[in-house]
Amino acid sequence: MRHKYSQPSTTKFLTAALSLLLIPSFAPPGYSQTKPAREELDDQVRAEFLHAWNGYKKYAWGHDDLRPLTKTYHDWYGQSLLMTPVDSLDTMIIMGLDDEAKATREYIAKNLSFDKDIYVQNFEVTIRLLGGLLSSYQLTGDKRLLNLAEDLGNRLLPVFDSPTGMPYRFVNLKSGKVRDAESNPAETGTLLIEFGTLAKLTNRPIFYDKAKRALVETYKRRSAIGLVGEKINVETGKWLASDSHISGAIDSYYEYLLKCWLLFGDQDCKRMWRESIASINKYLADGRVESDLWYGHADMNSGTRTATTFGALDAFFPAVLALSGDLNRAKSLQASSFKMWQLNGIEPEELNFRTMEVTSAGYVLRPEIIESTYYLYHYTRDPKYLAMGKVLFADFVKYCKTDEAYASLKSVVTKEKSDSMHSFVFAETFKYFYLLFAPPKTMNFKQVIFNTEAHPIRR
Ligand code: DMJ
Repeated sequence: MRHKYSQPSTTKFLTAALSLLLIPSFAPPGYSQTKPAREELDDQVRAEFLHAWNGYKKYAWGHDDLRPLTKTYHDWYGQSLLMTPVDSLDTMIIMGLDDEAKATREYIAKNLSFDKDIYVQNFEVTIRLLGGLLSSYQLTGDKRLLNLAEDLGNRLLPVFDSPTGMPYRFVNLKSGKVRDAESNPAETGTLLIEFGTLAKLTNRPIFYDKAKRALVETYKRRSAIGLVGEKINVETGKWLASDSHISGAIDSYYEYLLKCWLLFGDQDCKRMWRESIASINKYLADGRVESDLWYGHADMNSGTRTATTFGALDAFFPAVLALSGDLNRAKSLQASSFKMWQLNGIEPEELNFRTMEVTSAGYVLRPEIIESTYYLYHYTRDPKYLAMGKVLFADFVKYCKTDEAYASLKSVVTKEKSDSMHSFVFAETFKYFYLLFAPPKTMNFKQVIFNTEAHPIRR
């Protein structure tokens, strides 16, 4: 069995629950013809994951991130919060890397402490650390991970104490003091999967209620045509920037409206998602549903097109469309994302889809296009998405691999590397590659919702 699960001390309930998420690898009907090639790819993804992980362990162990070119480390806030280990743990479990997973879990349980006098960014810490701890808790039944998650949740709660209920961006983990009232929908509205799950697992509804209110308060401030802007003051509730799009600063707000309906059966989220997607498709979609579909920028009040740009972050949207049942738009937009990738053999942070000129040339090892390929393959079983994944993976290895890890690119045009390897390469990029090529039953897709950092949460 490739996805052997090393049994920790856990209750019968959790063992049964775990079996819903991870299913031992076996060939489902109709799979045998393609099995060898795909298994080989799977093994390659696992080997590349280990290549990057070993680089992290050798030069940055115990710190947040590896700097892959200088072979030094980087701690986001001066002291480590174990970003990379926590973000990576569930991927190791899913890949069946049992020994690595066990050692990493022990290290986290014994060394991670949130009792630190540092201001942290609520959004990033929630999606990476809270999401990672909760997912790994559900996969292992290790109560120490849930205790860490609850401690973190308690320390983050003061962010919601603004006049509107939308969170401040930063909070001091020790004092509970908050700062930075100028935020955006992604940061005010990408919290409910994690806080809601924490509420369910600890029986403390306060976590659900605070994050839900933040989401609803963001939605309530949509314009008359149903769009949100990209900058908002959480104290006054006033918009500070009216540009609307599905890109960074807004993206996962929409993702969580849909996913929180599906994860929690929350009917408010269902209504908010349905109303939002209608406006997105009316004002942000560009081109025809059948072909050359892109999503651009528009003014949130008038709906007037403000930019015809799309980028690596926007490439998450085919996955969201597919999850919502809109396969036509999902397929069409995925074709556009792949066109963007193929322009330079790897995707840029942003391009102008009318002129096909690159407007922001970096690539920071982002996972979104791979995530969408995985979703589309899951829903269609069309082998073209496996072929697409194969191209993405070959290019990714070719341009981003270093002697001892992986590195971002300064420019997808020149392919010059830069000295960073974000933890999401382990949480998301390698995980989605692996799941794309793995036997379909490796992940019980219907039983989980992935948070925006690809941490699977059990439905
Ligand atoms: C991740 O932290 C998350 O996927 C987030 O939603 C967007 N940015 C990165 C990956 O690109």
